[in-house]
Amino acid sequence: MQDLILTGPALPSAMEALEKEFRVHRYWEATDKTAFLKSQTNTRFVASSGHAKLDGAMMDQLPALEIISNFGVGVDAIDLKAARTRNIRVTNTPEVLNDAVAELALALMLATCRRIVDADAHVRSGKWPNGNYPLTGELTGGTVGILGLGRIGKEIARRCQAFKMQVVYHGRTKQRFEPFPYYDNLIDMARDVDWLVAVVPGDTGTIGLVSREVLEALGPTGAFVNVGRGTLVDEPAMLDLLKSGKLGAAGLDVFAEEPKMSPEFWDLPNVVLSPHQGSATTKTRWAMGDLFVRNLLAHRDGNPLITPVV
Ligand code: NAP
Ligand code: 8YV
Repeated sequence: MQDLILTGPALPSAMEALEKEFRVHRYWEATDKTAFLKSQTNTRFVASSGHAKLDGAMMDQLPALEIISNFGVGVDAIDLKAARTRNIRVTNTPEVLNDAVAELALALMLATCRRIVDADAHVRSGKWPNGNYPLTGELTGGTVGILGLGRIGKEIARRCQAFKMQVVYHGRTKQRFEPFPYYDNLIDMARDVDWLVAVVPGDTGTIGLVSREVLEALGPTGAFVNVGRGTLVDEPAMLDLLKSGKLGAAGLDVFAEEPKMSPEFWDLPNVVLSPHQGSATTKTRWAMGDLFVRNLLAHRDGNPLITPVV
């Protein structure tokens, strides 16, 4: 049996599959990480639970490392350049989570627009007999700008169309075969839409992409939904604008330093908060775990990787 380092806890189904095929070493449980890595100089396989940082320094401590299989499509925790220069392959879990993440994006849009969380609190706190909940907006007829019309972005677009919304998008490139109007400038798009939904990767190129200027362009009647990564938005600016009403509302699944965030978010009735659960359904997490393990087995058995990144 081959040795494998698992960086964080895995689902029971993935754990069972890993333990059947590999001698699994639990990195997150090691009290002395340096000693742990020193004991793994012959280890060729790393299974990343998705959030643990895997940088060049760590890769250097594992000279036999050949592959990192990431649980999740976003590989922002892994230094891909460092992996490439060391001939380390990297895989992820794309496609199988598209529907679940798109569903959560729409759930956040609906909850934010119809104030579902705040209205629920209104009922539970016994306020209803004293007066109806204030009127809300609706998705129907609105325009949504998708920042990142990729695999998940396209699923969000389809669902928005089912809600009778107009869809436009921004990315680095115009996609020839997509029917939606393209904006080459994010601020221009933000100015023209009611909803800005972000689903770009959290790599270095996207840090702070949704800047104060973008959020100001979205404005007091606009809403921002983030199911990409917390790092892509200027979080302090967003908080400031939400507090002052210069940004209408937000539905947030991801945060720059999650699970930490400013407690000031908790008091805002125009914000719906979600603990990074875009892909967190039983069905989708099972499929992700399956792909996560199959990539490792493909490499071990000398077969082509199923979903390679590097
Ligand atoms: P994808 O298919 O690669 O799509 C990414 C999109 O982002 C592409 O359309 C790309 O278009 C655009 N993009 C990339 N860099 C950009 C930049 N600098 N400026 C503007 N647009 C940029 O990826 P995906 O599978 O849809 O996943 C997207 C991300 O969603 C993941 O990387 C992850 O961070 C996040 N995610 C979150 C959850 C959750 O639980 N909340 C779950 C899964 C994924 P261009 O190349 O044309 O720019
Ligand atoms: C996961 C995600 O929650 O796939 C991604 O990029 O953000 C989510 O599906 C995470 O990566 C697993 O820990």
